[in-house]
Order: sequence, then structure tokens, then C-alpha cells
Amino acid sequence: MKRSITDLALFGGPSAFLHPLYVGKPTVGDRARFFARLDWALDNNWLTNGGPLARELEDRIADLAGVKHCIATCNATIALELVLRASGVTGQVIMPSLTFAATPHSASWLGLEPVFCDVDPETGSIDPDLAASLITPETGAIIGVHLWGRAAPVDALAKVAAEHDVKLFYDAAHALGCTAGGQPIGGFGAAEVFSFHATKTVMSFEGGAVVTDDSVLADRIRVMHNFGIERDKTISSIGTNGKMSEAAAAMGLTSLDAFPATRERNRANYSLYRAELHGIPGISLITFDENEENNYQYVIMQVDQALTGLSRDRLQEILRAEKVLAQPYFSPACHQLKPYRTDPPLRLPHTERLSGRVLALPTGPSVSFEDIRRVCSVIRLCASHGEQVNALWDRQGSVTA
Ligand code: T4K
Repeated sequence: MKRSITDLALFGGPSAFLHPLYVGKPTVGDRARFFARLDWALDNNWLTNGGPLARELEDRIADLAGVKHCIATCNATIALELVLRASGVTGQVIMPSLTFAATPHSASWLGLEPVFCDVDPETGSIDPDLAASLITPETGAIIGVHLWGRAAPVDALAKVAAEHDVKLFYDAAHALGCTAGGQPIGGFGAAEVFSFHATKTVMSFEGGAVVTDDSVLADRIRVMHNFGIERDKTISSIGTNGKMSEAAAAMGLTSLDAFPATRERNRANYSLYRAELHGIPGISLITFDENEENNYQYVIMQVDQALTGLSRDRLQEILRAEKVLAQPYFSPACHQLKPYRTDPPLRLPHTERLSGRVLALPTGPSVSFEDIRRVCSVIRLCASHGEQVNALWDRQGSVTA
């Protein structure tokens, strides 16, 4: 453990870890089971196009999400595009800017216009009143995001969407296995989208899924994600290739088998982070409603520079030098990204404030309790000596620069 700021790797001390600690290290589960599933697919000579493993994954995800239909896809970005396209959305799509670029990209890719809405400063979720104020005759849909696995304000958004007769969807990339008001995420809005990217709590290398209770929409998306090929093998509409392969489904099923254990481990990690970071002025973790199911896949720390003296970016660099690869999810916010910047710039004060402070810390089953104690001791040391760290940094620079 480091006793003084001169022990920091940034200033020439040994790094706290020999090997990098990642946010989003893949949760594979039982490798033998994965290879057995893969062997089975190879023995069957059936590798994609709605194979039995993809179908099994769809059934299990639909059960988990408490919905009638699940269509497994090659990733969540394509899944969002399929939802928007199959729903006939045109014009503008209102969404938070505090999200991953995939949310606005899915709309832009289809020629739709993302309209960024500010968030509630407490929750980081889209503010429903502000969303309502952005609705115009051009509005085709609202996309809510269950950011970091915390449910968006589903009831208020449903009310806004119903009052203005606007379609409502959710980007649930982070929220598999989470609930809102005790109801599984997956059943809100007209459709929701999960991601099974390698960095997600359940992963299929690359992968995603659309979940919905709308049978007509589900049929349309299933056809559309397979080149527009209907059951009778005719093609009567435009489609794309958004299918999940059997190899991806084998991985997804195996990672899903591990999900209960992963979630428990993530919960324990989160609790330890909270305990270890408790009482450090200017350092806090975003909280989860303990009355809901959460997957705790993201541990999001907020850095208040006014109290720590240290910016989020500097703390991230200090941690990086210690081989702790914390991620600023999501900074810059989407409206600050080059494709979406405007002149004059759109101002979203709550989004900008939050996005300048957040840092995702390593978690998942591969992160040990000892790792977490070490990470937190570095954070404690730096945050309680912010001015001295800045002074030393400005005087001697960083040895890793
Ligand atoms: N909506 C939201 C709200 C999302 O967050 C995302 C994706 C989507 C939609 C779209 O879902 P997909 O179309 O991807 O299914 C990563 C992921 O690529 C992305 O899926 C994810 N969100 C986003 C939050 O994070 P990067 O650019 O940060 O990834 P990268 O390569 O820097 O890796 C992140 C960390 O994970 C690193 O510390 C290394 C570690 N890692 C990564 C990979 C790929 C591993 O340890 N092993 C790996 O195989 O975007």
C-alpha cells in the first residue's frame, strides 16, 4: 500500500498492480460448458440463421425480462436500429446525451435526428418534463436509457409518450436482470434492447437482443434482421443482417448460466467499494435502489473537484499509472461528440456536470476484494491530498507522460 503521494506510480513509484485491472473484463462462465455447446453446434452443422442455441438464448432472455418475444441480434446497436426502423420512426428521436454513442448513432445511421435531452441531476436519467418540452410535430420517438443499470423513470416517460402519442423505446444495454417498480426491465415501452457485448454482465462476444410484448413488431424485426426473408422464404421488404451466430449464442448461454453468481459478486464488490470509499470528501458512488433488482455491473464513482482538489481526469491518469484502467463512462457526453456538436453549442448543464465527474471502476468476478482495497487506498490517498498531488504534478510532471 502507498503511504505518500511520492509513492504513486505517476511520480516514479512502483505501480499498485502487476497486471492491468479492467472495467468490463469478460465474464465467460464455465469454459468446458461453452466448448461443449460449441462442439454440439459444430457436430450439428448448424452455425447461424436462427439456430437452436440462439433460440434457447432468446427463450431464456424473454423469461428473464418477463416478455413474450426476444430476437437475438449481432449487437445492440443493430438491435436499436431494427427497433426504430421496424416501428416506422421518422424525424426526431429524443434521448439523453449521457449515454454511449451507440444510442444516437442508431438513430443517425437511419437518417433520423437525435434530439438530446438533459438528465435529472440526481439520477442521471432523462428528465421526463424536459423530454416533454422537446416534443414537436417532427418527433418520432423517445429513447430512454437505463444508464449503468439504473431504471429510467419508466412511469413518467410512459405518461409523456401517451399524452403526446409518441413511440417510446428503451436502450437497456446495461440493465439485464434489473427491475423498475419490481417489474423486470425488458417490458417497458414498445421494445427494449439489451447488449451482450464482451464487456457486459452477460456477454456473447458481440451480441444483443430486442425484447417486446408486441407480436407484430417482433415478427417484423425477426424478418428484418434476416434480410427481410419471410417464413415462406419470400422477400417482400428490405432487411439487413442482424442475426446472432451459434458461436455467439453458445457464449451467451454460458455467460448467462453464470449470471446469478456474477451478479452476487458484483453486488459484493460494489458494497466493498462503498465501504472503502466512505467518508472521503468529494468522492461518492452512484447508488442503487435496494428495493429493486440490480446487476451492479458498473461501479460509478463521482469526483467533486471542488472538494478533492483533483479533477476526474487527473485521478483517472493516476489510476492508469497504477494499472487501474478506470473508464469515464460517459464523457464527453454525446452532444459534445464531433458528429453531434452544434454551433452555438447545445448546453445541457446537468449532463455536462455529471459527465465531467464520473469514472467507472473495475469490477466483475475477476476483481478480488484485495484488488478493490488497493484501488480505494490509492483513491483515498490522492483525494485527501489533492492540492499536494497537483503541486507535485505541476512541478515535476508525470513520469508516465
Ligand atoms: N447503448 C449503451 C448505453 C451502451 O453502453 C452500448 C455499448 C450500446 C448501446 C451498444 O451495445 P453494442 O452494440 O456494443 O452491443 C465498450 C463497448 O464496446 C460497448 O459495447 C459498451 N456499450 C461501452 C460502454 O463500452 P469501449 O470503447 O469503452 O470498449 P474498450 O475496447 O475500450 O473496452 C472497455 C474495457 O473493457 C477496457 O478496459 C478493456 C476491457 N475489455 C474489452 C474487451 C473488448 C476486455 O477486458 N476484454 C475485451 O474483450 O466500448
